[in-house]
Amino acid sequence: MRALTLTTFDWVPEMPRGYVRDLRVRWALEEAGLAYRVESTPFRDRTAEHFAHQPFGQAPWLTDGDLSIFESGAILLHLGERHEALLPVDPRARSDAKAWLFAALNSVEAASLPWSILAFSGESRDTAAWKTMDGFLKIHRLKPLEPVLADREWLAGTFSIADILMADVLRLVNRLEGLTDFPACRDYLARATARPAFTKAHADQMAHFAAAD
Ligand SMILES: N[C@@H](CCC(=O)N[C@@H](CS)C(=O)NCC(=O)O)C(=O)O
Repeated sequence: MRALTLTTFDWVPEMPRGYVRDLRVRWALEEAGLAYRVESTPFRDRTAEHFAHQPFGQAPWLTDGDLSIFESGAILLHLGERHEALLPVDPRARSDAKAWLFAALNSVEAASLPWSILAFSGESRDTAAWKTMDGFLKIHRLKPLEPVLADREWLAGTFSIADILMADVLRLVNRLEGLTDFPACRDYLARATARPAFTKAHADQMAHFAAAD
């Protein structure tokens, strides 16, 4: 068995704690029961070695033996290939899980990330920019997602990496009160975050950053 090492920042400010994307990787590793180590890279002075692993100087990345993987979606796909608790074996369900993984990142997070940046910036809710971003997220992404999540427990039948990514994307939307009109999204998020693997991953991330204070 090759050694898995997850690298994240040594420290981050209070606000993003609990939401740093290493949580997605921790969550997947905990779901699969895979052994791993966590290493730190400086948040303030990003090294050349950091950029060699993650070209944008971001976190996280994962090493698996002599492979180094960046982008949380790519890392989760890699782990999914290693463990069927993360990616179903049935070809149709496996294909659905991959499609929903990309939907979480490329359709929902692509809308929720600029929305959250505007929300954190304190932009007035009366501006055209806010109304455009808010409408794009809610009308074109959350509204169609709502009946999907009302109709099924998990996106691809059984719990998978697609749910880790979709739930983690929705967590930030929920933190900024964007799920108020979407009860099925909220219920799905509650189901996902009630899983022991999420609880452990979240607690471990909080402890990791608290240890650096
Ligand atoms: N698309 C990347 C995004 C990674 C990302 O945004 N990481 C944040 C932490 S959650 C980060 O490194 N922020 C610091 C920065 O961008 O300088 C992924 O999913 O891995």
